[in-house]
Amino acid sequence: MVEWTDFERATIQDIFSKIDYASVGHQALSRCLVVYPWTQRYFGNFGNLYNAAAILGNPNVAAHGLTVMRGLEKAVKNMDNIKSTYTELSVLHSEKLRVDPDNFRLLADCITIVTASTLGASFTAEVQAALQKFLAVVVSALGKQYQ
Ligand code: ZNH
Repeated sequence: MVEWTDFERATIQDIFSKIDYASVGHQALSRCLVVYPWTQRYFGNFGNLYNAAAILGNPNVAAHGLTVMRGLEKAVKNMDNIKSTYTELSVLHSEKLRVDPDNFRLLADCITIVTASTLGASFTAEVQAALQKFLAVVVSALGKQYQ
């Protein structure tokens, strides 16, 4: 089981209470699709992803960014059981969506970058470390059901 310090717990709760899920999710998923264009292949039914402006203006991307953040919220609320919390979601990504699990880390990094730019000076190195640790646990849990 993952051990969390009081600081890490408090920091994760604090970050997710401060950020706007819709905005961070939208920006992070948009960035992921622009910076790592191969991730677009999983969103063939999302319509126009032709360039960065189209991606940012695509309402399906915005909606799915919010879905991802709501998925993350489940981990925030279950920090001691992230693996079991994500069993179903991991099965979905591996068996139905067939998302290459390497991509989870790429989206997680985009979430870190957007959170950093949203929180500004309060995003200290210690806060970054807590967020990166949390997202690494999420990424590992999402990859758990892959054989
Ligand atoms: Zn994912 C879906 C989460 C990553 C792709 N996702 C999904 C959902 C959720 C999630 C919650 C919904 C489910 C249901 O419906 O049940 N993801 C998530 C998270 C993460 C992710 C948390 C990390 C962080 N994904 C991802 C990636 C990708 C994806 C990276 C690729 C690249 N997803 C996806 C898809 C889907 C999903 C494709 C489906 C969509 C639709 O709508 O169709």
